[in-house]
Amino acid sequence: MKKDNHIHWYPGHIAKAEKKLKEQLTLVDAVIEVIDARLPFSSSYDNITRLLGEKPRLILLNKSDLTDLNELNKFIKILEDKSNFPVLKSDAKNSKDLNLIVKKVIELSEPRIQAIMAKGLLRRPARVMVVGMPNVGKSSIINKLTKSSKTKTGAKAGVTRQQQWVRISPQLELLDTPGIIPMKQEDQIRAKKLAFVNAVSENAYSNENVARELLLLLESKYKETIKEFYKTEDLTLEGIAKSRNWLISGGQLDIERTAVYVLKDFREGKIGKFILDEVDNGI
Ligand SMILES: Nc1nc2c(ncn2[C@@H]2O[C@H](COP(=O)(O)OP(=O)(O)O)[C@@H](O)[C@H]2O)c(=O)[nH]1
Ligand SMILES: [Mg+2]
Repeated sequence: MKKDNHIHWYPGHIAKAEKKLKEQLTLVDAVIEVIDARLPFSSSYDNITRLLGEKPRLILLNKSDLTDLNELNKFIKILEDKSNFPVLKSDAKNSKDLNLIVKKVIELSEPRIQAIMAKGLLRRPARVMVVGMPNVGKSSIINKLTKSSKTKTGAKAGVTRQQQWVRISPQLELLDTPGIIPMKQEDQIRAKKLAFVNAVSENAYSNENVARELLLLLESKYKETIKEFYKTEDLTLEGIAKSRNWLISGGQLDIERTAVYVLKDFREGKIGKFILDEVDNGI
């Protein structure tokens, strides 16, 4: 575990992930970009157009169940205006938005299908894939989309063997493996926010430092909620350890355990519903 106060990046992994993603992108007509709704700006890639090219994109603000929906609606509007792509909120555990997601990606893929037909080829189903940063809910979204239809259509010519397609509807096929958008945030503030929501490997940071930063941010924005949850006025790891009576042998405060719990409580939405980006601090 890292003890300094930084989130560490591994450039080698990034280059490899970008290369793999670019290969996968050549197979699809459109992408579903999954974003963590608690970080509507910070959990999207800075430079996503460089990565995705002109590929049409449906933006899903997933884990919306962990956010304040009124606040989230403001972000949806901003993201739609800035990207010119449709933006939907999503909760991977709930399938009521399923039909809308399917309808939107089919619509987004239609220009590519039309272009293919203009060359004299037959109409084929739209092919799409799910992309996003680690842990934003890509696999959950794929599961949700494929739950209703388990038909694997098998490997296609020119496609590596492990790429499997699932037929979602007569008009839509989904790549069953997600594209990982590599984490590359030189901006440490943003990197820390991604660590809060578990989008960064735990090897890259110290729980204690990240939990301290999280508490500062939550206190600045949602003070009363945190005070109420931890039953203390002192919203430091020490204050919370005291309030919970988390001690190690010898009677000292168990700061590591407190840090792990604060991160866990936050990530599971136990403390409350939060959004950690600011509408006026756009992308
Ligand atoms: N509360 C909540 N949790 C979710 C949602 N989607 C995914 N998760 C959880 O987030 C974690 C990461 O999800 P996963 O689909 O594996 O993310 P991936 O790494 O992007 O494929 C898992 O524990 C999921 O159960 C959601 O919409 N709401
Ligand atoms: Mg996954």
